[in-house]
Amino acid sequence: SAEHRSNGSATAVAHPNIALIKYWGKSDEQLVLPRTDSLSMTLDIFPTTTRVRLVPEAEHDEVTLGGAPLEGEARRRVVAFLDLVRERAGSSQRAVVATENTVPTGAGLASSASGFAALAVAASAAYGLDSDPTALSRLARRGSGSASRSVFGDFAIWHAGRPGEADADLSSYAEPVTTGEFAPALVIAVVNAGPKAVSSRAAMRRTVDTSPLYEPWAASSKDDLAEMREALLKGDLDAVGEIAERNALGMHATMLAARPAVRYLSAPTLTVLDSVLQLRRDGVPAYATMDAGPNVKVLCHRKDAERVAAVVRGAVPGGSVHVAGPGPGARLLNG
Ligand code: 2P0
Repeated sequence: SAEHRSNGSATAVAHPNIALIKYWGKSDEQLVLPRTDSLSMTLDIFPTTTRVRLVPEAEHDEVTLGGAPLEGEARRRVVAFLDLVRERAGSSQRAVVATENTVPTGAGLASSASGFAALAVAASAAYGLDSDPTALSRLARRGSGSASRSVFGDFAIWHAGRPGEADADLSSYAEPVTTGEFAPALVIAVVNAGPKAVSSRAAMRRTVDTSPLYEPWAASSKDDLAEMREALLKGDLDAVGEIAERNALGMHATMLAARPAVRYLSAPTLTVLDSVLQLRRDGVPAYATMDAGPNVKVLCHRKDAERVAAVVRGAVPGGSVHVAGPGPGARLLNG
């Protein structure tokens, strides 16, 4: 429509987010609807920058990451996402999509959240789609579920929506969460490990299909979310941390009980978890969360971040440690 006219080229930046209440399991694979609501903090480090430029004469999309052509499944997901955008925009124009990630190489930190949030914002602008944040969040979700949350800064909740209903696609999106005075640090311990053996997409499917612990975790995650919202409103770091830690450990328990088991936690992961326990014994509030990989994110007060980072660094000499705070939502760089 005229009010969403495109200029054919746009650049967007988005940051990754770390879930305090996890997304693990889909109710609709095609629409990327989650089984449960999830809640996250968007980071102020590791931005992804994506430029989308329409090329009227091109026959294929050109998709690069860090200057190198994307191939295989990674490329297929981006092209499928562009096909969805084109369908909605009534366009057949191909695009050049160039993405730069700042995540440390080989870190195993999911960049699909920042990646598809940046792509949703840039592609919507380039093709002239709705730029309302809710619409962008729904769209980003189609690329990768967790990307729906990176459209927003600080803390965001992603609603599971109404799978199977006529408005299913419209019903699932993220939105900002109200908190009290609350700006914690997240100390990110990137432990040494090879590439993950199972993609999170395949791993969550196997967990839902085979793990006897999945349904109990999903049910308890509902309670965790309600308690988490209370804790965030109070700005109560200990409560936020305790709830986040048990929700994450429960999620990993569902995977460990899958058949065959999915195990992302490695020996260095457990070493970091031990150091988090030791910090707590020493009177430093610190709580751990882990995603689809061996890395550990430690929630703590900002004033304790350097001490926590030093302890974690000592625990995994071969790793790298980064300190993050709450960061901004996805945005266009060039209007
Ligand atoms: C999360 N993770 O809430 C959870 C916790 C990993 C563990 O979202 O299949 O890359 O593209 O929707 O979003 C990773 O899964 O999966 C993830 P898809 P996604 O952050």
